[in-house]
Amino acid sequence: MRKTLLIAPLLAALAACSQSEPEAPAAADPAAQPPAAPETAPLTPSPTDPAAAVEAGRTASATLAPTEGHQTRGTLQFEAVDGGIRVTGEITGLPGGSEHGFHVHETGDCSAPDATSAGGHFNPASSAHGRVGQGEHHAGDSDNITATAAGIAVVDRRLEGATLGDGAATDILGKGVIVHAKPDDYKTQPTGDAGDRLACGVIEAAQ
Ligand SMILES: [Cu+2]
Repeated sequence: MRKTLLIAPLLAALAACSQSEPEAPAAADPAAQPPAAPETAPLTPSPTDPAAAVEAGRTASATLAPTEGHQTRGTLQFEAVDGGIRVTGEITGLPGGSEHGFHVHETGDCSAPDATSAGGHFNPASSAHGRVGQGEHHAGDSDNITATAAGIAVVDRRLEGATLGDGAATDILGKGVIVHAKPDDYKTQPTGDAGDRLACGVIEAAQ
């Protein structure tokens, strides 16, 4: 009998507690959540993973293979530099002393015998075709490359408006690179009248 008498007030007290407790957390929740958000907000930008991923993707390469009926081939390196991308490398199998249009194209697909599968110039900003450093141009536009008498072009060119490995619309990873038969005139829309495609490659993250 004593036990039940003691338990009864306990239960009443528990009931009183359980009634008031739900209100307390409920009232505390809205108050607790705002502080929680500022705590997680700095965490989102600060994880170094995205930055590290960008850093890791800051260099890339492409192997250029000849299209049908041509012998042009080479290797290229891409490096993110201040305000753009530096493209270096060497291309062989060109006519001696010739000048050639050289662009990043929108699709990393060199499967067509004439490499038309690589699509048009990489142009995420829907710009007019032009010349790097001289007003409006495609992100994939580059200055022409020039071959020596032996048909070798040592490439050191610059892209502007393109990025490397950041996953943005301007990212050239996975895009194509084309060496054309003729020089780019930097004027004719949208191709620069650079003619056929001698070689094609795909831009891939450096391992
Ligand atoms: Cu092109």
